Formats: sequence, C-alpha cells, structure tokens
Amino acid sequence: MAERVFGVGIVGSSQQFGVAVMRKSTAILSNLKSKLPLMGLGRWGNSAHFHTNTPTQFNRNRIPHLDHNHNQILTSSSFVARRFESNIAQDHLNSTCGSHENLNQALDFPGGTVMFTPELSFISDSPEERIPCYRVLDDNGQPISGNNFGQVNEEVALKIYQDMVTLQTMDTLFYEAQRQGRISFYATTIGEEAINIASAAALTLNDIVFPQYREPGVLLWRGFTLQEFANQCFSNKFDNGKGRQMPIHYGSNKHNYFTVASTVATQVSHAVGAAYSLKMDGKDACAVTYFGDGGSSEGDVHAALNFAAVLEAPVIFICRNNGWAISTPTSDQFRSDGVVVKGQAYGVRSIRVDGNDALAIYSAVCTARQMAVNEKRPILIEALTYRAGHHSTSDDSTKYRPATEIEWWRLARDPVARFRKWIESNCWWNDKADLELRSSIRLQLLHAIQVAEKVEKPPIADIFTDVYDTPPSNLREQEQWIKDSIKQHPGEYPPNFSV
Ligand SMILES: Cc1ncc(C[n+]2csc(CCOP(=O)(O)OP(=O)(O)O)c2C)c(N)n1
Ligand SMILES: [Mg+2]
Repeated sequence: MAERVFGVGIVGSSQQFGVAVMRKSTAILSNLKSKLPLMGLGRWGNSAHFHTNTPTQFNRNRIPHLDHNHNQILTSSSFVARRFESNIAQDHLNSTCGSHENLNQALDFPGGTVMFTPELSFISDSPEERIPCYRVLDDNGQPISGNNFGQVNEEVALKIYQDMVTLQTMDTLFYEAQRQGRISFYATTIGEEAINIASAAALTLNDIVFPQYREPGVLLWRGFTLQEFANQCFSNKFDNGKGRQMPIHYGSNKHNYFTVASTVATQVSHAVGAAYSLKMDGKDACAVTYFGDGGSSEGDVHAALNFAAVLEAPVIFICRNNGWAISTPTSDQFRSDGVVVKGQAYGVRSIRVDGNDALAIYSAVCTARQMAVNEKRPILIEALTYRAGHHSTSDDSTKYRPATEIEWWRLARDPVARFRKWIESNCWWNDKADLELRSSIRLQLLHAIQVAEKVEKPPIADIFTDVYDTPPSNLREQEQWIKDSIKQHPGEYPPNFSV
C-alpha cells in the first residue's frame, strides 16, 4: 500500500504509472473535496496553504474550478501539475528516485534514506547481546588491558578519593543523627560515591547541575562545606532553603547546583531548558542532570531526551541505574536493555559505564562534556551501580531484597575501596594517610553537626516568603494561625523557634 502511494512520485515514468497516478489523484481529490468545508477550507484561496509554500504565486497563476456550492476545487490534472510546480521538489525526486528500481529499494524520508525490504520482519524486542559496559579498573582496582581512559593526575585522584571518603562519613554520621531523632530524615549515597564524585571531577564549575537527591557528592566536590550540609539537614537559619525542605534537599546558587526537588525526574527537563539557554548565550558550559532508573520511568525523562535531541542542547544526562526505585526492581520498571538504549531511540549519543569505577566515570564524563559543549549535543550516560543502602531512613530494604545481595555489593564492589587500591598501587596513598583522613573528617563533621544543632531555626515568617510578591490573604491567614498555635502550645515546638 505504502509503495503505491509513494509511486505517485514517479511522474511520467511509464504510461501505466501515469494512469495509476491519475486514478489515485482523482480519488484523493474527491476525498479532499468532501473534507474542505470541514477543514475550514471551503475557498480554494485558503486551501493553497495546504499544499504549497508559495500561496500567492499559486493564486495568481491558477484559475480554480467551482463546484455546485461555489467551493473551489482542483481537477486531477491541476493537482498533479501542482505537485511539481516547484523545481526543487522535482529535482529532488529525480535525484533520489531516478528509476523504478531505486524507488523499490530506498525511500528518501525526513531523517535520511530508508531502505525498503521484502522481508516482513519486526525489530527484536531484545538484542542478542546487551550493550557492553565501559570500565577502566577491574574489581581489584587494577587497570584492565586495552583500557582507554583520560589521565588523572595525583592531585585530582587524591581529591576524588578524599571526597568519596567524606561522603561515606557524612552518610554514617547523618544517618546516625536521624536514628537518634536529631534530624527528621536522611538518604545515603552508599555504593554510588564514584558516580557522585568522579562525575563532578570531570565537569567545570560553570556547568549547571540539576540533581535528583542522591548526588550530594557533586556539591561536596564543588566546595559546599560540611557546615553547610549540616545546616541544611538541621533546617537551621543558615540553611540556603530557609528550613523549608526536608534534609538532603540541598541547593546552592554559588555552586551552580539547583535545589533538589523530591518530585522524581522533574529536574531533567529543567536541565534541557538550561542547556538550550547556555547554547543561545554562547556559553562554554553545559547542563548536567542526574536521575535514577526510577526517574527514567517518568515521562519527563523521555520528553527531555527528545527535546534535547531536537534542540541540540548541550546537556549530559547521567542515569544512576542502581537496580531499585525504592522497592521496585528494574525488572518491574522496563524490559529494555536498561536505560542506555533509550538514548539511541531519541537520537542521543549514549554510553553505558561501570558506575562503581571512578576512573571509568571520570573518563566517560570528561569525553561527554567535550562532545556536549563543542558539538552542541546531548549525551546520555547510564552508570550501572547498586543502591547499597536503604532507599531512605523511611525504608527497610531487607524486606524486599536479600541481605546477602546488599552485602555482596557493599564488600565486593565497593567503589571507594576499588579506587583506593588504584591510588595505592601508584604509591599516592597508604594506610597511615587513610587513618588520618578518616579520623579528621569524622571530627570535622561531628563539630559541624554540633554547631548546626545549636543554631536557631529560621523565623516562621520565612515559610511564607519567596513565592508571592504580596502574599495572598489565605497565606496571611495561615501565617497568623501558625503563630497563634505556637503561642498556645509552646511545648510542642522546639525552644529555639522564633515566631
Ligand atoms: C513524581 C514522583 N513519584 C513518586 C515519588 C516517590 N518516590 C520517591 S523516590 C522514588 C524512587 C526513585 O527511584 P530512582 O529514580 O531509581 O532513584 P534512587 O532512589 O534509586 O536513587 C519514588 C518512587 C516521587 N517522589 N515523585
Ligand atoms: Mg534507582
């Protein structure tokens, strides 16, 4: 059927074809004629827009026929003639469909030539082989043979390691603080330290980050201090978000790090918009967005990938495929070969990387950044990893996955230990330095927590600011209501709470 329709394109190739064309055109025309009034195209002058880019020229040259309702219609011959009124189209057809044989082999279609095939064959739902996963270091921290990676000097390598250890320490101490009831909530990044820190190391500070919630390491790399992390988790008056968000919803203008929003994946389309604006402003920077495998199941990610491809926006999509979206395993989320294959479907260059290999992540993100910024194009990175902690302090993951599985990832595939082996084999690190680092970070963080805990909470009025220029009456009422409530029930609120 499709071939016959496209056969209309071969004008004058043979008499038989010519007759078929006329029949087809007449059929199309009578069909069109009946629809013209419905389409608001009762007058031929309007319908010119339907077919040609040069309506005025068409109207000048052609005297339309009128039907019995005085609607203007085309005859089949005028229709066929019109199709080739533009020489460009005719030349194009001549060059691409010079003969019947060619027409049967290929279709010049928006996006490129499509080959015809006599085989009635569907694209397979699953490829025979899964997309391979790029890695540099083996599980023992040694470079695998034939590896191809961006060189990391000692200074950068040590900062990567030290920041990964800091992130681990933050997770341990903030998690304990939550268990002790000192903060309301926490989510660890255990097992995903390499994705956090090594990806951040590969970016410049001008690149704008749109995080999910399991990437505090990017902010740490950029210089957000332990005190600033603690202030946010304790919702005190020095928190950038003025205590209006749950713990771990960090954000910092200074560090080009958009504030975390719990609504999964909303940040992904924001990143595309920001990337497009960077491109329009001619900036030497890209946008980088992080999301989980669960995030990739949201429509936002699909719309964002498509927009990024079409707009040729310099944005890096980093998907942390950690196997779980709270208690939902990836097998209940998608049947594709993970997330990486979705990039190609949208026309986005993509790579799959071992997310527990800091050097692989660093190399992949460095290369992705160069391509995104220099070639103005989006890149998708799927980092394979494992959420080695519970989803958050509201979750007990042993209820839905075996403890042995968690243990295996924690011990055998720990990204921090693996990277440590590599820096040790370069003689850049040793046990003594490690002990000193861990105890120093622990002390600094304990101090930051103690300070943050003592700082008073932001004033209640801050809940109601920064959205409206002039707060509407319902918000003013709510503000009064909460102030009255605090006065009536002071015991229910923290003592250092300013009304
Ligand atoms: C739009 C939306 N739907 C559902 C939730 C509840 N929710 C919070 S986190 C999460 C799982 C996200 O999983 P993933 O993206 O894989 O990130 P991970 O926690 O594994 O790092 C869900 C479903 C939400 N916050 N927002
Ligand atoms: Mg996940």
